[in-house]
Amino acid sequence: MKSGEETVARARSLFDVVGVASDPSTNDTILILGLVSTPERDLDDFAPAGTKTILRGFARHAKDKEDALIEFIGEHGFAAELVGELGYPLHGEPNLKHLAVAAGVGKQGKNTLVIHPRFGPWLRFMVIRTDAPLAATGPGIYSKEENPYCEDCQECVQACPVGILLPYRLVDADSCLASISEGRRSELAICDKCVVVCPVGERKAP
Ligand code: B12
Ligand code: SF4
Ligand code: SF4
Repeated sequence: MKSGEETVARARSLFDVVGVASDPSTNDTILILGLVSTPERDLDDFAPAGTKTILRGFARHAKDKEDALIEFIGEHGFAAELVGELGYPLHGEPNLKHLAVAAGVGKQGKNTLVIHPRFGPWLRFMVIRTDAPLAATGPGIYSKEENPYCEDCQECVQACPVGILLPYRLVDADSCLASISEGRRSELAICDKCVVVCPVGERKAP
């Protein structure tokens, strides 16, 4: 168990937020790692489709930390691998918002994102699958009833320029101006209005 605690401590020295959960579809132990996206560390920087990786921000600001953690776990005799490119499963599985909430990292907000008490909606997540003996950090509850932040607020719903946000629900993902799906759009139009207006956390609108 000691190596499990050391792994989590090492992860906490590298990332802003660390959680441990079980992937419900595979039962694998998953380390869920969160970094705050800021103007200096812009994880929301996506390259145009067709570029080697569209995850330009993750390649610049997360890769070294991920490599360091995987190396550390390997040195302790356990397997560890990134899930998806740079730990970001672009095709949707596993669902990082569900895992983050299951690991107790935050609550789902009306903008559907995971809201953290200190970092608001600015955490960007990546995941490592491992056989290291890690204790789950949850439970968290993926339920609006349990979310204290959104009770008297509608900012994100009102700010969406294409009107596709209902409380806790994105009704038309194809119309989201933050669409990052390769091939669906030739240009990436980053919007993020439902993030920028959120009053929760330290980082306010730039
Ligand atoms: C595909 C995707 C998108 C698509 C579609 C999003 C969607 N909601 O469907 C598009 C391109 C539109 C998008 C946009 C954005 N995304 Co995005 N996206 C993803 C990705 C790759 C998969 C998500 C997915 O498949 N969703 C499918 C839907 C169906 O799942 P869901 O939204 O969780 O909904 C489930 C539940 O909420 C529930 N549910 C939904 N509605 C309702 C309603 C009721 C009544 C009930 C009971 C249940 C319920 O059922 C659903 C099925 O399980 C994840 C990474 C990952 N692998 O998880 C990042 C991810 C979710 N995105 C992220 C971000 C930051 C964004 C953007 C801000 C853009 C950006 N800067 O990157 C915008 C925000 C838009 C918004 N308000 O959600 C972050 C979220 C971080 C956080 N703090 O929560 C993630 C985790 C990426 C990361 N590496 O950090 N995204
Ligand atoms: S990113 Fe923009 S378009 Fe997409 S849901 Fe948020 S406010 Fe709406
Ligand atoms: S803007 Fe308001 S309603 Fe939307 S997620 Fe943030 S606190 Fe919740």
